[in-house]
Amino acid sequence: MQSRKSPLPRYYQLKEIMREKVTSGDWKPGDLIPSERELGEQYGISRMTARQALTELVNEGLFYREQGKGTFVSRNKITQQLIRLTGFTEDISARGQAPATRVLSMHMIPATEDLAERLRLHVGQPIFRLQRLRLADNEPLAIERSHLSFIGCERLLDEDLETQSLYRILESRYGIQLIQAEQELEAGLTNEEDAKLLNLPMGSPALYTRRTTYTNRDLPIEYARSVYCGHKYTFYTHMLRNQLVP
Ligand code: 16G
Repeated sequence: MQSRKSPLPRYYQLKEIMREKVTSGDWKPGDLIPSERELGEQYGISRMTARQALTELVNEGLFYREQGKGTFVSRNKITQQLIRLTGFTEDISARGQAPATRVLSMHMIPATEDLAERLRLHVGQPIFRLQRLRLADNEPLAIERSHLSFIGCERLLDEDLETQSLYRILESRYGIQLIQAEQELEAGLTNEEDAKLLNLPMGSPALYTRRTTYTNRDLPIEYARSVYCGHKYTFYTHMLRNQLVP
């Protein structure tokens, strides 16, 4: 470690050393960081101090942890733009990555009060519910829990949603035009189930989104609740200020 006499706390000094290793390119995105024990031995500090430095850099998003594997340098984040209405497959393909899907479950369910309100239905009306794990280049990025309602939506049960995009199926096979959507974002921590699916320790930072998508007749067609890995995503929007009339 630099100096015992330095007024800076030791965990802070280690943090800056590690940050420098990333900035200089010594440690690259996806690289495994030495363990707490190794850092402790290398810099003559306690494991606790090493852990504190690692935890802070995880919280800052520079590093991320994988359950049972260790701590890694984060990759450049995926930016989901919130300007045009696009789906996961389009977003990931546009980055030159390979999108993939694991269907976790799909079935028809009766609309609960919340879903009925979101999709403008009566409580109890049938809804198609789809849970998918979404991946890019084989890395899990998000879990999407979609709810759809339109006449004949039960036919979606026969679609191959592992290899095909939902938005594409809706538009090309069912002639449903997707026109607009509203989306809410919220910070949170992963619960046990989501953490496991996303390959993260429980309680990792995540972005929770709720999106309602509308058809050309201004009818809600899909209501999706999704959870995105916090360290892999940035959401981007662009705003114009109203011109004040003098
Ligand atoms: C996006 C949507 C999701 C939709 C999916 C379709 C959010 C925030 N966004 O991820 O509602 O089902 O795209 O993607 O949940 P696909 O066309 O690749 O199936």
